[in-house]
Amino acid sequence: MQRLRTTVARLRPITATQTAKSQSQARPTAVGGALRTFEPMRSYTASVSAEPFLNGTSSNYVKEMYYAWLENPRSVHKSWDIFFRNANAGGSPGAANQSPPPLGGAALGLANAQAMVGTQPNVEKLVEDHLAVQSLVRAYQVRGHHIAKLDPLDISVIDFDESPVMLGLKKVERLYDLTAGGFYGLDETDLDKVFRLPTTTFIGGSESALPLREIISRLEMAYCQSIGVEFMFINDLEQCQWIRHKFERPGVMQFTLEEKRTLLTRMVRSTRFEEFLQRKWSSEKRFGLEGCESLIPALKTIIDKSSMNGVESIIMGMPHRGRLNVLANVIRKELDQIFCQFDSKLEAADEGSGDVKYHLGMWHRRINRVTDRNITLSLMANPSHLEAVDPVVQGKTKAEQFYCGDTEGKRVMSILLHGDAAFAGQGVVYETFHLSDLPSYTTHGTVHVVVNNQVTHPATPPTALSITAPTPLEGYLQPPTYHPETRPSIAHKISATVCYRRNGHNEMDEPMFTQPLMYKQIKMQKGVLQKYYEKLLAEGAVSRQDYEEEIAKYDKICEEAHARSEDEKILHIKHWLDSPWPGFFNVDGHPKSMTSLSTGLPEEELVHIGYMASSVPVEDFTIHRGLSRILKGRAAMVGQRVCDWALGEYMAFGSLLKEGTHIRLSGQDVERGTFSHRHHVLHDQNIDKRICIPMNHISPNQAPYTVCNSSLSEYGVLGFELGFAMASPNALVLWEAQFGDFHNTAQCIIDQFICPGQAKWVRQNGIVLLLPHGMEGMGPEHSSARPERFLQMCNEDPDTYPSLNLCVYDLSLRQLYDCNWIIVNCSTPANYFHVLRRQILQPFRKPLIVFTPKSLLRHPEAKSSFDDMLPGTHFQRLIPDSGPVCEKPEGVKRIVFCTGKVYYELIRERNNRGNDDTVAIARIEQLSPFPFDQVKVETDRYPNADLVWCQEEHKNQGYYDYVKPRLRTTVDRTRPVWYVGRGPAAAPATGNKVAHLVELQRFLDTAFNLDAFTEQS
Ligand SMILES: Cc1ncc(C[n+]2csc(CCOP(=O)(O)OP(=O)(O)O)c2C)c(N)n1
Repeated sequence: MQRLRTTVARLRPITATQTAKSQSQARPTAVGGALRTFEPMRSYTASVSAEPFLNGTSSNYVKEMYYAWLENPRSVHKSWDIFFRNANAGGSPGAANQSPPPLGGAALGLANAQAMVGTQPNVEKLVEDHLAVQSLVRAYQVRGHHIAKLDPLDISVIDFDESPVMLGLKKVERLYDLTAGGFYGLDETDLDKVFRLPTTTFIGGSESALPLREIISRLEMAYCQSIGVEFMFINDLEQCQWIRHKFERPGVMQFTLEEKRTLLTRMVRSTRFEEFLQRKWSSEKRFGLEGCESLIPALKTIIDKSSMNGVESIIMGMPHRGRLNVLANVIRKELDQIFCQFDSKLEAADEGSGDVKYHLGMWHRRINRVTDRNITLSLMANPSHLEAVDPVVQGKTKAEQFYCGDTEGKRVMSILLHGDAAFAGQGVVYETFHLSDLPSYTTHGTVHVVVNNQVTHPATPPTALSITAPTPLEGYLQPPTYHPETRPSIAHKISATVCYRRNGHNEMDEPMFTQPLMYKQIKMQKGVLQKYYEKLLAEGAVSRQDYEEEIAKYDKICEEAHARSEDEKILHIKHWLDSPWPGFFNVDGHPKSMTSLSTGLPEEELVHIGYMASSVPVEDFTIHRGLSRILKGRAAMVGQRVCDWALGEYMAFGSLLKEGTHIRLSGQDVERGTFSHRHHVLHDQNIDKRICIPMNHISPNQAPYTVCNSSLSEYGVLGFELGFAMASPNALVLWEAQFGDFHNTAQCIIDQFICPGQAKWVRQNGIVLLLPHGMEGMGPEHSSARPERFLQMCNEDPDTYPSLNLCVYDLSLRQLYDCNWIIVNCSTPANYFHVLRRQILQPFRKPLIVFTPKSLLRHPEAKSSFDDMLPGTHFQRLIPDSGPVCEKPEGVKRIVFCTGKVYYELIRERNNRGNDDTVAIARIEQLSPFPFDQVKVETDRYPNADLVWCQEEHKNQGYYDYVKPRLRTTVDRTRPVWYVGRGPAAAPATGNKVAHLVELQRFLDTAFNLDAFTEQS
């Protein structure tokens, strides 16, 4: 405090070297001719009694004055000039402050300077008054939005006046009303005095001082009309200044005649579109925009400005409200295509089950009329689940930026629209925002438009929102927020449009049940188009004839499109595709061929990638000793022509990169691997933050490899990666859960997008989910990736054996093409290698769910020979028993089918018991699509064997319910299928290690007890 108070007294000339050191604190000046610099060097302290105006809050103001004086001594009041000159000349504290001589009228270039100080100026009062003005300006900037006229209904249910934070502002209101009390000592007698404006405001335009009355009036214009700006929580001064400049400059809200007419035209389209739909389909749900029609001109203005600034592609996500209007009037989807969606008689032409019209997406490239430049607009298809699309939009935006080399987000950007309740309540909004500053996830800024219609479903705000601001994230996340009333505005980060909803939640809903008073008020509201037209008419900006012609023109467009839509015989969902992949499919949207490419690799390539995985490809890079041992181990494996899990993955990634496929692996701790097995990013032990990614040194012309530790989020990050994978079919995008069970916090992305995405939106996606899974005595969590959930959602019929005869193509490929996702649990590194490569080499894209191992990562037997990865080898959907059972299959008493890690428990037990000629063990590596044909080969091979399904998971979990009917279908229900595994349970695993081992031994005993099922059969 004391230091602050004496800041000015301590300002002294310094030498050139000192200047360099203290540049951040000092400013240059031309006082006295030569350029000099001052810094707060003198260490004596002046008491406040010696310079009483230098109290804590005054010091900012004094600094302002001082800097202004440095730049131009005549720009400050004479009293300041004398003070600074004395202080500069070394005058003692207290002596520096001398009464100034009487002022001449023109001395400061301020018309009312005389009035400011009077004939006997009181410097203390003068400083206090200026400080008060500074505080006043700040009060408007900080709190002005609370008294802005945001609610078009004027019934705002949130009582801001009750809020303690409003106390300062109430004073402002009182001052403005010229009532008693004043503001920091200012009162109505000061209204005509002229005050110098602080540098933190732009209300002066070219003037540096204004009468108090004018200051208040301009602040009211900037902050308290129908646009409120909330931004003063931002820590970045430059950003604050940018916003102040945008909103405060005099005349900034004045539009040119052309702009006004464009706004009117856009309002006409927005309003008449809804009216047209209402006339034609009054009983259809469309989640109309009535009450917030200004959203359309607002969005169009954002797009125009973005295009002007070089943006070529905009990716949008939005909820149901006003979606059709956005499609029609922002994205410019053909109107007849929209109207077709209302025709309940039309049959769908495409494969898949489709979706309701207000969920469909769209992709459109067009010329922006304002800028005459090409712009691509896409609206992502989304489910009902509000805000779920946010991370998906961000991921797709990031991918497009990545593929076009847009490292600053100048060419590709995203716009997200939100309902106010969903924006406030859905955690995925936070998860998405939280990605925005992480290097591998940032899209360099998003425009958020919040439609605040003051209701949420049937609920009113007091029951649905526990916050007083519609955009509660802003304080934490630091984006500025604009709260425009229903009128067009340009938003740069979060724009919250406070409006109303003319109808119920949808057009079938009766809002008066729950919001009687609000809806009485709404019924009395004149539409915003009408209001705006009347305003422009009064100004003479448009004539009635212009207006009526504009309306007639748009109505005609709608009618003609409607007539065309009636000629349509069929609905094409593929016309609503939001992410086309030009060149990947043939013109009909089908795969270009239906043949599988070989996934094997030549030996020398395996060796080359293997050595890259074992080395540090940069000079003078010191890695951790433990890691050196791991890399040496890898090199040894390459020498022995074998792979463990990590090396198998390396081979798959390295070869795909070499072939030109971009790979992106994202998730918590993926760079090292949760189980410390991967180590794709090496860290120099001597130089902080120096890293090396050997995978990017495989080959000179390889595609880039992105491996990125994500934030601690599943919903947001999985959504993001799904969006990333949407942008191109030529990338392998993988998301790894830290443990497989954590995927359930991203359940919405799995249930709503990944599983049914193609069926709903004819959109393929090749995302890969790596889900560590296995019962290893680690407790109920960290054990199960819940395979039962994924298997339950497969679209395959368990009761129908796929017909080979009808198949023109390879059965397995056809099955893959027809399924909604592929689910595998590989037991060997080679199979994992093949399935990753197949994901890219197959001629279409499907999501791939991989249950990945934990203990198998280091299991000495879970290794693969290079022989299993050479040309001609491929992914094995089923791995049959190749041991002694093959010699005399008729003598085999039991065939145990299993998947994943339990195979190693089974062979250990079988070896211990020595019955490897009577019990065969077959591994089903691909669970979905189910390898019916290969299972049949096995069941036919062992005609006298019991059929057993063995799993380590509990009976009501794992694979049993999925596999059993399929095994039965395979044998045409002629043989029973027995279960071996843990009994049913509520939790996925026991928390007790002993119980875990007892359970394991118990079911292994059953698996090899050939009498176990005799009594039951
Ligand atoms: C995740 C999720 N929960 C619940 C719903 C059901 N729902 C549909 S609209 C709606 C109200 C949304 O309110 P708001 O975000 O203010 O948008 P508005 O409908 O008022 O435009 C609700 C709760 C949903 N669609 N998604």
